[in-house]
Amino acid sequence: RLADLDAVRSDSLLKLIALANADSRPNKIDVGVGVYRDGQGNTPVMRAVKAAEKKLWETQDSKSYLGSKGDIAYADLLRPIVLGEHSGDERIVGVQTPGGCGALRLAIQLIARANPAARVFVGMPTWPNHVPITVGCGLEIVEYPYYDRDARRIRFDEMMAAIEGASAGDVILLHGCCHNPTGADLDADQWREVTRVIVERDLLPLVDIAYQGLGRGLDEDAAGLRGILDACDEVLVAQSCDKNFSVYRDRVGCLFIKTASREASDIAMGHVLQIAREMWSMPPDHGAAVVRTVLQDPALTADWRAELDEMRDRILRIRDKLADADPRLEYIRNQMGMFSMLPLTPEQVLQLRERDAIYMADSGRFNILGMADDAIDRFVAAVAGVIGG
Ligand code: PLP
Ligand code: TYF
Repeated sequence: RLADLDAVRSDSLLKLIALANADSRPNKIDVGVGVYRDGQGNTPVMRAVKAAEKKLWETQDSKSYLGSKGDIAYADLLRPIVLGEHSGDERIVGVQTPGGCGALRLAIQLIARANPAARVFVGMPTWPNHVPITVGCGLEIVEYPYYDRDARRIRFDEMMAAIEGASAGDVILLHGCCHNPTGADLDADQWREVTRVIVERDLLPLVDIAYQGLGRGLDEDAAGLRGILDACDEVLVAQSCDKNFSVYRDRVGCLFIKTASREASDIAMGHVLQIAREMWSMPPDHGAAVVRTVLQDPALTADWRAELDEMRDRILRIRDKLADADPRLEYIRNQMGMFSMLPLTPEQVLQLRERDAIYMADSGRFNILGMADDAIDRFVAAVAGVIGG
């Protein structure tokens, strides 16, 4: 009976959105969920996105089905942005997906079809949805240490030792940039080392790139991924436009598949489309059509890039501000993207929530952009208050 089902544990981050929304204290600071916010605390629609939506409204004359691949021009236009110099490689095929989540689901389900014995190596901590998606596809997870929150550094030697223990065909899930939840990205040498092990041990890299452009820049943020594409015959890329186009709820992503031949990539794509048909049949159109409309128009593309640069500058400015405010926050300065972690116990996180109306994840992860400009000082003071010393 349906009534016999046990309750599930909800996604802690999505639960936090509801908790923060329900708090009516006027000085509330919501540094929970990972969305961009401007200096006034709003998550605006980007200028180029608004203009593209207007254009679409004026010119779109049908909402008839597009087919299981969704918007083909959209996936093609993303190639130079994501794949860079590999854009013309015909062994790489891409398809529109409902967000980065949809791309991850398809990628891991594809792996489960090709090699049900594959284990997926995931660095800890990671984005809370990686593990359930992998387990949901029936694959075994191998967790390895990635980041030491209290020492504020990547546990690179332990990571290397763990992935050296992977067998041919095992999968290594990597964050392309702006690591969620830690903000701690591999440097160029570390990417090279990881790529070397992937090649030596014949592993399958799955690169999740959901924040491209919000770290150092569009090309800089994809450098690790492109090094992997240089070195490996088989690569999966789960991409999201939801952050870098600020279209979160419209669910805009893309899956790229590389194999050693175009023929094999087309066959893999056939499986992906069949898996998608079993779930959503065809991806939702609006967000991808908007991104396509931006990328087909040079003026809109230039404006999108300019606004993305402004967003990135704001992230860097707040990181500097936090680091300047307290020497214990110095490590935040040189991390990447929207997130960093504070070395807080769950009790301290709860104390901040109840006493100070500051909402962050139980892990101590906080969204750098969560607070309006005029709330930064209060945030630092409250955090300093609970850390003590
Ligand atoms: N991967 C990571 C690391 C993320 O933080 C997110 C966040 O939402 C996603 C994937 C999925 O993005 P989307 O909202 O496009 O599904
Ligand atoms: O990590 C975050 O806050 C964002 C948003 O199931 C998010 O990536 C969180 C949970 C989730 C989907 C998106």
